[in-house]
Amino acid sequence: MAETRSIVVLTGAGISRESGLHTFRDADGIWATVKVEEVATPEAFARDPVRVQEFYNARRRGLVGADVAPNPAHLALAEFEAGFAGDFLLVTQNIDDLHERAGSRNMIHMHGELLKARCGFCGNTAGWRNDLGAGDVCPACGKAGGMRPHVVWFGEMPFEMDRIYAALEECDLFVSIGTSGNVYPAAGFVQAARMAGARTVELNLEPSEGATLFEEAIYGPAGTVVPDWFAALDTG
Ligand code: BV8
Repeated sequence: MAETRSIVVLTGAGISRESGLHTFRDADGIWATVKVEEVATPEAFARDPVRVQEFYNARRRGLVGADVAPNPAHLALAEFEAGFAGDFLLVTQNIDDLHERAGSRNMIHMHGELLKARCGFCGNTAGWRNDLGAGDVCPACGKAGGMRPHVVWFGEMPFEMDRIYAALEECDLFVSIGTSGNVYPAAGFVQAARMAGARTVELNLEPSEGATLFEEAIYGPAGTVVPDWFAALDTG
C-alpha cells in the first residue's frame, strides 16, 4: 500500500445519528415530517420566514441541549487527524457542531452552521445559540430584521467549494461517512477523488446512492465502524 499523504473525509447526517440528531432521509428523518420546499429554500424563507426560523430554532434548541454530544465516530476522526502527519481535511454537510466539540481542526461546514446567524444587510455572521427571529439585531451593523440562519438552503451555493475541489484533486484517500449521496455537489465528490486517482471508501449504515462509485465499503453504525476503520488504517 503506497503511503497515504493527503486525506479528505466527507460526513453527513448519519455520523451524528448516534448522538441523537435525526438524519434527513431515514424513515424517522427530518424530511419525513416537513417538506424541503417549506423550510429549506430561500423561497420558503421569503414566503414564510417565521415558519423557517421556527424550523431552525427547534433544531438549534435540540443541538444545544445537554443530552447531545459527540459520539465515538466524531472522536475517532479528531483523534486520527491529531496523529496524522499528512494533509487532512474534514468536509461536513452537517450544520451541527459535534465535529468541533470532538476536537476536529481542519474542517469545512459546506452547508453552514446551525449555531451561527448571518445578517442580510451587512453579511456579518455571528455565533447564535438562542432562538432567531425578525426582531433580532445584527451585532455588527445594528440593524434589525435581517438575521437568518447561516445555513445553505437548496438552490444556494455551498461554502468553500474551491478549497474543497483543490483538496479532492490532491487527495490519495477519500472517505465518505454517514451520507446518502442524494445532495449535490457533495454527492459528486467521490467522482472528483476517483479522477485524482484516490482510494475511495464508504463507511455508512447501508449502501448510499453512490455506493457503486466507491472501491471499498463497510456498512454498520458509524459509532462502531469509524473508530475501527481509522484505528486499522495503515498510512505507510
Ligand atoms: C446547489 C443545510 C447550485 C440545511 C442542506 C433544483 C433546484 C435547485 C437545486 C437543485 C435542483 N435539483 C438539484 C439541485 C441541487 C440540489 C440537490 O442536490 N438536490 C437534491 C435533493 C436532488 N443541491 C443544492 O441545491 C445545493 N446547492 O446546487 O447550488 C448553485 C449553482 C450556482 C449558483 C448558486 C447555486 C445546496 C444543497 C445544500 C442544501 N442544504 N442542508 C439544513 O441542514 O437544514 S442539504 C441536507 O442534505 C443536509 O445538509 C444533509 O447533510 C444533506 C445530505 O443529506 P445526508 O447528510 O446524506 O443525510 P441523509 O438523511 O440523506 O442520509 C443519512 C445517511 O446516513 C443515510 O445513508 C443513512 O443510511 C446513514 N445513517 C443513518 N444512521 C447511521 C448512518 N450511517 C452511519 N451510522 C449511523 N448510525
